[in-house]
Amino acid sequence: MTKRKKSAVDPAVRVEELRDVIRRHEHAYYVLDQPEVSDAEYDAIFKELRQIEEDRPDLLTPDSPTQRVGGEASDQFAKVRHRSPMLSLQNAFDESEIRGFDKRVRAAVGDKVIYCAELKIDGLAISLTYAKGRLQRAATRGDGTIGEDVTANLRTIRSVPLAVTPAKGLPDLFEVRGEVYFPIAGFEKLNREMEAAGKPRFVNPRNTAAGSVRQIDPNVTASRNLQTFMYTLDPAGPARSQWDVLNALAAMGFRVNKNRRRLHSIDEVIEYHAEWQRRRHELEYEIDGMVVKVDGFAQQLELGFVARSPRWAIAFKYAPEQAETEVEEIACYVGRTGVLTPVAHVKPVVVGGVTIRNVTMHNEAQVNEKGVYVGARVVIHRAGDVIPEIVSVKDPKPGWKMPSKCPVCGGEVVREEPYIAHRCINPFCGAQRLERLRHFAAAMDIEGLGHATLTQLIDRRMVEDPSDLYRLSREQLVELDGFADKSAQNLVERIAASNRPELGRFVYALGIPQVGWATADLLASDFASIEEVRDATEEDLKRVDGVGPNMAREVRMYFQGPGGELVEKLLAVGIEPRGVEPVGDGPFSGKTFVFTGTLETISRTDAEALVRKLGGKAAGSVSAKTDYVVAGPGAGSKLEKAQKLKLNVLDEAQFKALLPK
Ligand code: 0OX
Repeated sequence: MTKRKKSAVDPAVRVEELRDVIRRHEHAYYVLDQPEVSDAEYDAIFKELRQIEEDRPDLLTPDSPTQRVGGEASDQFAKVRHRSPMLSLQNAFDESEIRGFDKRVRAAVGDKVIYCAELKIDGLAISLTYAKGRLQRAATRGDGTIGEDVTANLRTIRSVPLAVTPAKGLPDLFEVRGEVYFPIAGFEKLNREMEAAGKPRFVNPRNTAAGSVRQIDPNVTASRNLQTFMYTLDPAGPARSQWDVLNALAAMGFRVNKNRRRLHSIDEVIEYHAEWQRRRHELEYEIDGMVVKVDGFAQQLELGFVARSPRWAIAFKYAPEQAETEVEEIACYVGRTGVLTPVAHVKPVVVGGVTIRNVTMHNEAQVNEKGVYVGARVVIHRAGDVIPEIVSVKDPKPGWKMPSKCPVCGGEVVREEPYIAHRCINPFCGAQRLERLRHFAAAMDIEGLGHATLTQLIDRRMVEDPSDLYRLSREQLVELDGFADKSAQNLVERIAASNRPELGRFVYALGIPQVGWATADLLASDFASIEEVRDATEEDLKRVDGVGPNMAREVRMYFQGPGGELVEKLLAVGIEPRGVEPVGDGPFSGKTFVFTGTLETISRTDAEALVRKLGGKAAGSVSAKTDYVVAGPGAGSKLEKAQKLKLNVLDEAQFKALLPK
């Protein structure tokens, strides 16, 4: 209290007080990610400080938190010589190379080695020099000896402390090094804004961070919300290891990555590296590997350097997830429903550890939005199990057109509103036939019916549609390339064994346009048999939860057309899809239930399964045919509809009372 009173009359004291509070909040917010006050409270304190500084310019100091934005803009960056060269790292790309590193280390310093493992941030290296606790200069790495003075810009980064209390034992002048990076979420937001403004996207967070640091106008840097992680302290003061340095940096208020570990063997290093390879997508920043450092300074000294690289550290890399290549051709692939999908054939490149030759795009519109054309230089991204995609095109040009004739059968290609896709409308198109058969075999889980076998079967006119598969004999199959007596017999048996599919699987296997696994399952739980699904009107279909008018029309059209015939043929060859509803009698026979809202003692799926087990039907939507609506808390439109139709509405307890004891 006394302090406050005093500060109210003494602005010189108040500004320092406010700066302290703001620094603490900025540290909590930007470094620790643990804000202590609301944004509004922070803004209020900030405003008060700015006001005093405006009234009393004599109290303004360059390390005041208000001085982050809008510092002196320099139109070119002054060159600065680093106090000591900024080191570069040797790389290890696989396990054998990292074991080689460990061997060299132990040969030099003996077997008692502790490694400090840090994530390798894919950013740009920077150096911050502090004099008497104040940020004096910030520089890029440059060539390692000479960098660029980017002080004005780096001052705008909130996790870069403008003033610090030096750790005990540090001299007046010390230097901190680390990485500046562009957080992924911010990068994606920036790209959305670029797109909205009709401007080209930025390629990746790393380049964009570098560009943001080298802006003429520090306000631009400030608007990018860059982040930092620091890892080097020079001189290190009382620290005896890299681990000590990281802790000392964090204690001084620098942002230090918490994903770090001291490890006692190279096996542990390999394991930790693999863990972050799996988990790298959990991070809000990109990493390109792990930096493995011999922890103890005494051992680091013994190991020394080769040229500009320390012998005591190595970058244990991950496969890059982006690479540049060239489009050689844009081909079109015809799917089972006749939809043409553009595929860019590219000069092979390794991305994410896999060689990429083809990159699929969605449709004509997407090719042109990206501006892909034959000869274009493109950047391909592939992460984890994700399908590769073109993320950017150098010198993009729209204007690519889908062919007007099917590249496989020469049939007419049309675009049917409201769909964006182009479709070959020839029902006898060979590509569609092959893809329908492939889809059927995969959905029915019939192994051994791949592209090569199916192509032969089609070419020899042994198979036209999926029902023909069930008529194939061992004698016919041995005729094909790649088959012997045994393998032919096995395939015949596998096909025969697929003849009692669950209804959902069967519906999916038919390959109805727009109907994926989820919709097929919905249809299977709302209708008791394939005949019911086939005969359902558009109105019946629309009543199924999750089936919209477009899908209802597609399903209806499918069964009215060749789909209806295919079902007949499949039933005729002995396929018996198993409906979800039991045929036998039970206490709920002939009754239809709809569950809505949250049930408290049983999940909705279990309740529905129970109804089916007891002979009843569990439907997804309310209609006049519904016998009971079981409504829990949060029930909405279904309950309203039930009340309108004056149906029997039960709560959970009443439903349970109906169950046999
Ligand atoms: C990083 C990173 C880079 C200091 C001594 C050798 C290299 N990109 O995250 N460099 C270093 O260490 C330097 N550590 C890191 N974590």
